[in-house]
Amino acid sequence: MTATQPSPTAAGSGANASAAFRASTARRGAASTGQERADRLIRRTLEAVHEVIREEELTYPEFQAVKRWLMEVGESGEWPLFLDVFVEHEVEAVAAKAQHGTLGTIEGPYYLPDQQRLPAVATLPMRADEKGDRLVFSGQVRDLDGNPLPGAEIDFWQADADGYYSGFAPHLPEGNLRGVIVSGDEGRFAITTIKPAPYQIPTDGPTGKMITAAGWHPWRPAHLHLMVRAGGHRQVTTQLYFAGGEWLDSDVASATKDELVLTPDRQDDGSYAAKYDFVLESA
Ligand code: MBD
Ligand code: FE
Repeated sequence: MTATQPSPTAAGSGANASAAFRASTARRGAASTGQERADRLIRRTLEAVHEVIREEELTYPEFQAVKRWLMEVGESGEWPLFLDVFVEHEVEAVAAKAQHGTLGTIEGPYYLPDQQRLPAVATLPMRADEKGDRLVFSGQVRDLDGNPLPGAEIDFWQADADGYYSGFAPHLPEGNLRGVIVSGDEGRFAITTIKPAPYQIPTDGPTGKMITAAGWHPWRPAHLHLMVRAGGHRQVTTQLYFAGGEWLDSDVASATKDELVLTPDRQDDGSYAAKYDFVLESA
């Protein structure tokens, strides 16, 4: 990254992620939990915290540092970022136990609804001088019996070659590298985009400071995000990664799965081609 590259500060991307999350729960509806389950979940969570305090003999200064940090996470709007990086993978793993077809993984904080609808063979909206190697990502959407699903929606979003997401970085045009591709005959699609770069958690906010304090790294491997949906079928939210890419084995968000790794082929013109078929189960 060059010094002139505008950076999506934690404050900017965190606050936007909070607004996007509020809008998405308003749209999707947040489930409520009965008192018995609330009692159990809250009590067990507090007990787990108490156990760490007891066993690690947490000091008052450490407690005050934690309090300050928690306040900062809220004030900077980083709760969606923090929770999606460090907690969502476990929720997804529980959900995955009851799911068939293409494996899901975490959604993360940067999905935006209502993006441009595109035909089955399409180029994602991008800048005229969009950096990065061209990637043609193609495949087919089918049901569990192998029947093709034409008219399926592949709701697609990714970071640019510098690792920034449109809508969460002020220097990027709205809708950049986002789109809803509708599968054609035989459920096929081919999306022209660019190969994304690894993503670094903003290091200037409380999530980044925590990572630094613990001596961890803030990286996710390069990835594409997708939600695939078709009438009468369960929607799958997933990500695809790139074989041989950095951080594949140490994703800070613990969201990689072997089955979700693409092996792109380099074409004669220097571009890459990668294929992936999606399999949806009945709703
Ligand atoms: C990302 O790009 C992402 O996918 C997740 C899960 C968390 C932070 C940034
Ligand atoms: Fe991401």
